[in-house]
Formats: sequence, structure tokens, C-alpha cells
Amino acid sequence: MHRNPISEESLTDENAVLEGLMRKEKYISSYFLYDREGSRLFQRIMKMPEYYLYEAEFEILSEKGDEIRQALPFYKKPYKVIELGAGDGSKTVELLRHLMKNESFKGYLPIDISSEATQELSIRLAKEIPHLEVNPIHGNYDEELARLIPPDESVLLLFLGSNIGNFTSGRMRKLMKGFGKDLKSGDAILIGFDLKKHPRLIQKAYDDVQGITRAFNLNLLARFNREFGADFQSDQFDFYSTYDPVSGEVRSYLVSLINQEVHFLSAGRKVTFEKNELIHTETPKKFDVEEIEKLFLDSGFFDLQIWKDHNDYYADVLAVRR
Ligand code: AVJ
Repeated sequence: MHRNPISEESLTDENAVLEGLMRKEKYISSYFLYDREGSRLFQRIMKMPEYYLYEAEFEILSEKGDEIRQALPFYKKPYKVIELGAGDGSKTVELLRHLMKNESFKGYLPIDISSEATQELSIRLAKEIPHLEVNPIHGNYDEELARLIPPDESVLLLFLGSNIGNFTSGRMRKLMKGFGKDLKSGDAILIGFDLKKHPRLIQKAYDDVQGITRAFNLNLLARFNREFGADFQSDQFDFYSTYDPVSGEVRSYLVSLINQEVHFLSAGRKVTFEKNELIHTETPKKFDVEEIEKLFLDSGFFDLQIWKDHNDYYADVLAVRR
């Protein structure tokens, strides 16, 4: 069983969920969104026209991938690429293709909590970049990272897809400091950030008319029914998402439509919901460039280089560990 990276350390998954649902402001970690069904729904989200993030980062990695390669601080020293939360890696393939132009690029280690996603990725890579050495790891990145850093090779750490935006500011800082601790001096990190933009564009990306994002969030309840023997009735919950352009935070919720009790059979526990009570599920954050620079400099990284898509919707930022 993996540990939940967002909630209290060392709780089992079920206890972490229950702990969040017993709070005054109910909460489910976004970590639980990515079971098999959730990962499938997230792949559909990435293909929606409203979800601009995917295309924007795809554009950067395919069109600027060669500049990124040339900006790496490794010269001719051998290095490996470790990717956190790789998912199906369909954008990363674009960057890896550019990196293959140097013999010093020695291999790719994608880490993800979805084993289906990393499996799909291995198959794709075997076909598309047959000479690349790929070593997929199924697990939690905060546990795996330190273990995976090779002592005698440099590392390019990838944290793409704006995954960093789903951490609260305190945890984001901790995470960045953790990267700084795990990486060696001279290693590099490339992080994808979604940028602040017209609020309506962001609102639509996280509350699509087709209802795929809604299904993605409601899948949490179905998952708990499947895995923990809970008895959530999905049709008694709604989905609501809102964007605050000042803080840059999207906040997504499930809303209880009635007064109701939900039982977690295996744990023998009960959770009560009042009509209109919320469960907070996600807080994807949008950044401005000043905030991004501060985040890196405060966590021991320097030599920042920023690439954006042609709309200025999204940024991939490269930095070197001091
Ligand atoms: C996978 C966390 C980057 O925040 O954009 C997409 C998840 N949630 N639509 C994001 C998500 C709703 C996504 N991340």
C-alpha cells in the first residue's frame, strides 16, 4: 500500500480518507483521483478542447525541446531523466526525442501511482524511441525519489503537467526543499506551471460542459465504494468548481444534495453529510512568473530558464540545484 502524500503520513489509504471526511471542512486528497478509472477520465480531460494545459505543454516540449536540451548543465557528462507523476507520458516523449540527440542521455525512469499509465508509457516508448533505456517505477514519488538518484550520474528531474499546482503553498515549499535535498549539486529540474490568464478560460478548463471533470471527481465516491465497501450514492452528490483570479486557485468540490449518512463497511465507520455540505477535492493553482522565480530561489535552485507556449498560457522552467 502506498502512503498518501497529502494527508497525514503513515495512515492507510482508508484511514486517510476517513480522517479527511471527519473534518469540519471535509476533504479528500487529490491523490485518490487517479485509480484506473480516474486515470482513464484524466486522459479524456487532457483531450478536451477546454483543457488548454495539455496542448500548451506539448507545444513547448516539442518545439522548444531542443533549446531545453542545449540549456542542460551537464555538458558531456552522463545523465538520467527521472519523471515524477509521469502518467502516460505522451508529452514527455516529445522532449525525450530531443534528448536522444546526445549520447550522454543514459535512460528514463518514470514514476507514477498508476501502474496502468506507466505500462502504457513503456509500450509507447518501446515503439517510438526503441533505443532508450526505460525503467518504469510504480509508486509514490516522495518515497521513491531519494532511492532513485544515481550517485555517479547527473539527473534531470521532470515534474510536468502542472502537477506542482495541486499542492498547498506550504507543501509546495516542502516538496521543493525535498527535491533540493535529494538532488546533487549541478543536477537539474524542469517543472511545468500553469500561468494566470483570463479567468473564464481557467474556469472552463475545470468545469467542462461535457461533464468529464465532474465524472472525474465523482469517481472518488465510486472508488471508495469499490475499495472500502462504502455506500456513497453518486447521484446524491453534485460537482462544483470555482476560480479565484487573485489567489490563482481553482477550488473543486463535491456537494451533498441531501442530508445523508454514508457507511464505510470494512472500517465500521459512518460519515454524515448535511444538505449542501462540501467535500473539497482539488486546488489546482495558477502562477505568475515572479511567484515561480521566488519558489525556485527559496529552495536552493538557480540559473532559471523559462519557456512558454505561443499563447503565454503555460511555462516550463529549468533550474539547477546549487
Ligand atoms: C493532473 C493535477 C495537473 O490540476 O490540471 C484536471 C488535474 N483536475 N482537471 C490539473 C485536473 C481537473 C490536473 N493535474
